[in-house]
Amino acid sequence: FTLRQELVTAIEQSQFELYYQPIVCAKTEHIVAGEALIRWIHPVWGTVSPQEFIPALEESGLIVSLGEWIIAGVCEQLSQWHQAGYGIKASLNMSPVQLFSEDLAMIVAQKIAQYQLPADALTIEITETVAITQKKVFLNTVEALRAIGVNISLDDFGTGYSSFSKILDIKPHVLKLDRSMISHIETDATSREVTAALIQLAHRLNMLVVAEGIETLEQLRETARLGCDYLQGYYFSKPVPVKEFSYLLLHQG
Ligand code: G
Ligand code: G
Ligand code: MN
Ligand code: NA
Repeated sequence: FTLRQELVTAIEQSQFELYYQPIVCAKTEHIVAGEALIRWIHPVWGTVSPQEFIPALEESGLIVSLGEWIIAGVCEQLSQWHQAGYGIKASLNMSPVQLFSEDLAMIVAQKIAQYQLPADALTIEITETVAITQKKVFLNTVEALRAIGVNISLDDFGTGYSSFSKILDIKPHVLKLDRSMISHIETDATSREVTAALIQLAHRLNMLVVAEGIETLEQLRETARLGCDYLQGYYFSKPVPVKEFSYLLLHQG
C-alpha cells in the first residue's frame, strides 16, 4: 500500500472525523468558539495524527477535496449549535495548498449561505507550512475570504513559519500565539516581555489575540493578565468529539 492510496480510500469511506477544541474568553473563561481539528480513524491503524497525513494530503492535492468536506462539516455543525441556542463561533485550519485554489472563497461563501450562517462566525486559520511559490494567488484568495466577511487568523505566530512579514501580507483579524511561547511564560522573563509586546502590537493593529497551549493555571493567569483576549489549551480541554463539545457547552456556568 501507499499512504496516498490509503488516503484516497479514507476519503471515499469517510474515515475522518472532526474534533473541536474550546477557545475561551480570557475574562469569563466561557467557551466562545471551537477549533475544528481533523482526526483519521483508520480501520486497522486506529487514530492517525494529522501531522502524519496532512503533508501527504498536501503533496497529492487530496487536501482540496478533504478541505471541502471539512468546510461543509464545520458549517453544518456550527448551524446545529446555533439552532440549539449556542451563539459560538468556529475556527478551521486551512492549508496553504487550499489557498492556491482559486475557487476556495466561492466554496466557503456557498457553504455559509447554505447553512445560513453569519460569515463572521467562521474563522480561517492560516499557517504557511509549505513554501509559498504563487504568493499572488495565495493573497488574492485571502482577500476574497476577507471580502466574504469571515475572520482571518494567523496561526502558530512566533514559530519559524509565522513571522512579522506575514502580518503585513495577510492582515489577519486574529493572531494566535504559538504554544512554544506560552510554555516559557512563567519561567522566562524574556518570553513574558516578548509576549506582552506582541499583544500590545496586535491590539494597536486592531487584532485580537489567542494564546494557544495553555496547560496550567499559572499560564492562564499570566496570559490573561498580559491582555490576551482568548485562550485555548489542555488546561480547558483537549480537542474532543462533537458530543463531548456539546456537553461542555451545556454544562458551562
Ligand atoms: O490536532 P493536532 O495537534 O493533532 O494537529 C496537528 C496539526 O495538524 C496542527 O498543525 C493542525 O493545525 C493540523 N490540522 C489539524 N486539523 C487540520 C485540518 O482540518 N486542516 C489542516 N489543514 N490542518 C489541520
Ligand atoms: O497548528 P495548530 O495550532 O492548529 O495545532 C493545534 C494543535 O495543538 C491541536 O491539534 C492540539 O492537539 C494541540 N494542542 C492544543 N492545546 C494544546 C496544549 O495545551 N498543549 C499541547 N502540547 N498541545 C496542544
Ligand atoms: Mn490552528
Ligand atoms: Na498553532
